[in-house]
Amino acid sequence: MARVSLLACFVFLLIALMDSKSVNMTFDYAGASIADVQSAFANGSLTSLQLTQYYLTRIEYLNHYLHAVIEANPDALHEAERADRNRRFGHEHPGLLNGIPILLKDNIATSDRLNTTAGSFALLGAVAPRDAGVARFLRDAGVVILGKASMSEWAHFWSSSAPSGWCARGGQGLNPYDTSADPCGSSSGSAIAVAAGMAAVALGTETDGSILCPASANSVVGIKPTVGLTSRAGVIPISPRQDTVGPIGRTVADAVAVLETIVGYDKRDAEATASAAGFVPVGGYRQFLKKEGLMGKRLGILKGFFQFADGSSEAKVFAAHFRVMQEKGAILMDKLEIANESEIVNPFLSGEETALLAEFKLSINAYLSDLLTSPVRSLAQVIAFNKKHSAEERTAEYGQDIFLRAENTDGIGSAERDAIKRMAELNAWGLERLMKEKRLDAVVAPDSSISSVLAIGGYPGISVPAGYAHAGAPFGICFGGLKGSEPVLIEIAYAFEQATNVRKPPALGYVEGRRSQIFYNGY
Ligand SMILES: *[C@@H]1O[C@H](CO)[C@@H](O)[C@H](O)[C@H]1NC(C)=O
Ligand SMILES: *[C@@H]1O[C@H](CO)[C@@H](O)[C@H](O)[C@H]1NC(C)=O
Ligand SMILES: *[C@@H]1O[C@H](CO)[C@@H](O)[C@H](O)[C@H]1NC(C)=O
Ligand SMILES: CC(=O)N[C@H]1CO[C@H](CO)[C@@H](O)[C@@H]1O
Repeated sequence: MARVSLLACFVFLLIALMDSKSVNMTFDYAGASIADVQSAFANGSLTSLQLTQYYLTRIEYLNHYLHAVIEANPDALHEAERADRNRRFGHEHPGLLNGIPILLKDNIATSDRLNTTAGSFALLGAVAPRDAGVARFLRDAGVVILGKASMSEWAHFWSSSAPSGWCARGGQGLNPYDTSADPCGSSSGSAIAVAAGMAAVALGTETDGSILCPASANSVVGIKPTVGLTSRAGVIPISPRQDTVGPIGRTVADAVAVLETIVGYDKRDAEATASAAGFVPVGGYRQFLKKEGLMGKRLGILKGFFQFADGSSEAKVFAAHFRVMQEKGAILMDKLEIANESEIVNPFLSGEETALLAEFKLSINAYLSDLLTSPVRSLAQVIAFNKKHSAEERTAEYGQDIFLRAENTDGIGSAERDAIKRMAELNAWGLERLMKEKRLDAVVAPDSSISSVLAIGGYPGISVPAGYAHAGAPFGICFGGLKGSEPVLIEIAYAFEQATNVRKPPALGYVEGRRSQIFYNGY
């Protein structure tokens, strides 16, 4: 991989943007929050059309290199014009997202000209019967759907040897901070694109780590909501017990603006969204963006996950963050351990693997049979497709062991019921008991290390940029809690972000005359 240190990011931008007359050259696109963009819309210094053109241009120039986007929406500029028209005529949608360009992970269906394929050629040309529940909520709020973000193919639930961030349709997504570092997945494209300024915000999905890990690895904010808080209808599934849809943004405030828009009851995911609907606070989530949000919070530091060598940059960075949290009034409960921690984080021991395999087969078959048209209608047909197209899908190289094991299952039988029961016990004895006994507001761990703790319980977590390792690869900090604890997690995450202000955009250079090649310029 060529690693050439070149011009600074803004130079690239100026050159890139000269092509486009409809872009306001002086607006601070890279630094503006969604709230800044809305005030620029309101005072007439920026239009949604300009903003959308800016992101489409940025995708055009950067995507050859970063592979974060599979398809740009051919109707994005029309959607932007519509948002601008609605604003001019006072028909504006309430809320912060009117006219904001957003990328959706390629497993979130839209009923438009975009394909929804989980990165696989097997689903190219399939037609979804309708927008996914979350996509409909976003459209109702007046967003511009910018396109589909790349991802680890099939959310990394097909081959255990396929690399994270790779899919047949999108290629290998790259970490914009350090191309040799793992971008992590499976919401790789969503995180890379937001990190590199190719979209204002993006949606990702998580079954176990797929929002928290790429957010951490690409120095952006990811919110993994309580299972059921956001509808999974129209989302290419793994497990109704664990799947959740959540936002990725440059800041906590931007991610929260999206969260607020996508939560709530959806009749097509009725059971889960009805049972979580009571968690949605009156007045939404933005009220919890409090600078003093760490004051009085009891934070459990999970020592088993902070295994860094003394003197490493991670050890120093986290020690400094703990001091800042205390200065801001948090009460740190150090050296805590979740009961049966090593069992919980091992999907082969906890029962997670057993349950997911069977749940996946049931739910992917249901998803595929609900499509209006599709080249594949069942997991068995996807497996056959992969065999037939082993070059494009790289099945000769990576195999498809997870698919084969899933296909071998036969519904929820006694092994699966036992596994699900075991996970319920692990949740009750584990995070539930620890949080109650120590009266915690949140647990704290580095990067996405506690994703399985949160996954098997359906619990929420927020990843916030925490630092950069020696070679420049970012790492995050994760705040997790019990179901419905998003308000308190947002208070903590926002106050932490405001106090530490860790995120810096990746340094991307531009080679004049060779527009398709954007070189990484170390951080
Ligand atoms: C409009 O709002 C933007 C964003 O807040 C600000 O940067 C700009 O200065 C404002 N322009 C005018 C003319 O008020
Ligand atoms: C572009 O944006 C800047 C900063 O927000 C604003 O002052 C200026 O008026 C805008 N220019 C146009 C042509 O809208
Ligand atoms: C969706 O896939 C079809 C191929 O089936 C392709 O022709 C079309 O351009 C794709 N849509 C977009 C927006 O790229
Ligand atoms: C530390 C702890 O609580 N360990 C528990 C792990 O799970 C077993 C049952 O499999 C319990 O007996 C232990 O107490």
